[in-house]
Amino acid sequence: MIRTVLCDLLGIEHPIVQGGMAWVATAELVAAVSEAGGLGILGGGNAPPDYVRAQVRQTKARTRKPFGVNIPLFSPYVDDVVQICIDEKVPVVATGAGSPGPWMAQLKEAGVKVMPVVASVALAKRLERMGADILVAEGTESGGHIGDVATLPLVPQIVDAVSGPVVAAGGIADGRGLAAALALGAVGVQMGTRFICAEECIAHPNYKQKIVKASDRATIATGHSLGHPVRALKNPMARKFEAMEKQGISEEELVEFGTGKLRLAVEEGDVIWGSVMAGQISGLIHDVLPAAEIIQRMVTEAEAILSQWLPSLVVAS
Ligand code: TUI
Repeated sequence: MIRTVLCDLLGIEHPIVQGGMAWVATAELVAAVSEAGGLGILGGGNAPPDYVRAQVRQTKARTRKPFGVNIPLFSPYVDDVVQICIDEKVPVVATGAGSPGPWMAQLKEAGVKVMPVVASVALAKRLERMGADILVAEGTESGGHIGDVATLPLVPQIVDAVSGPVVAAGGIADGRGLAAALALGAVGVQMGTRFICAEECIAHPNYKQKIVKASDRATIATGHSLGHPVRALKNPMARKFEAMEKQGISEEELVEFGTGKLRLAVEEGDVIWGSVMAGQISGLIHDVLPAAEIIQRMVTEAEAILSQWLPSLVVAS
């Protein structure tokens, strides 16, 4: 067992959080991760409130363990989804792609734990002051919407800048990543890409296989010109988006071209013209496993590193 303050704070057994990926992290995956002793998080994405409510209820029907809902703050439905989380007594709300400041008081008052994803020290400090319970420090290695600092420098800088617990995200998929995150001062890890390749994840088999076959340099970040870079596996869709950006195509046209492409890849398995969002750690993922096995293997590997391999490096001088 590896127990940290994150386990006590969230009421979970292992300090492992599953990233709340839009359209990918549905009740099936979330319940499997939570049942296995991690924290599953539903991906709210920009889905309508009825979809999120239904997903929350399906999750509750599958597990009595704690879980969360992720709300990307560009969603047009943030107000409604926040209210649903409060009404449904969702234990944890994770946010991304912005500052949850305007909703913080409301969530805290209702007893919901707030766990924002941040990509900079400045936002981490600001959100801790506003009352965030846990900060997820997400490096640029991650899939989907990203900041520009890598996990290895970002995590210890955020750990030093705040007094509360920090979870490391981006570029983590096995026990080595968990041990490294703990060494950086994090109290746990959040993983997205590794859990896409969980058996319980509803992502289309084509999506999972594209991750399984990926190499270290298989991803590309596009959308810098929009101010919202997104990392995905290289394919004709990502290449076309990159070319359109270089040509100086208008923001409106780029957004229109990009809209719905994640869902196309996840639900229909179109890994040519869909957006296959995934992190740089894709190259380390070689199989599709049950969520419980992903967690168990990871913990066993991290335990060995922390209790045997690292201590054996320390010699008397
Ligand atoms: O949110 C994410 N990753 C995501 S959301 C998403 S859904 C999507 N669908 C279609 C197209 C594009 C996206 C896919 N991936 N990660 C959390 C995260 N948040 N990463 C970086 C940030 C972030 C960036 C800037 C958080 C705050 C921020 O602050 C700016 C500010 O307001 O200060």
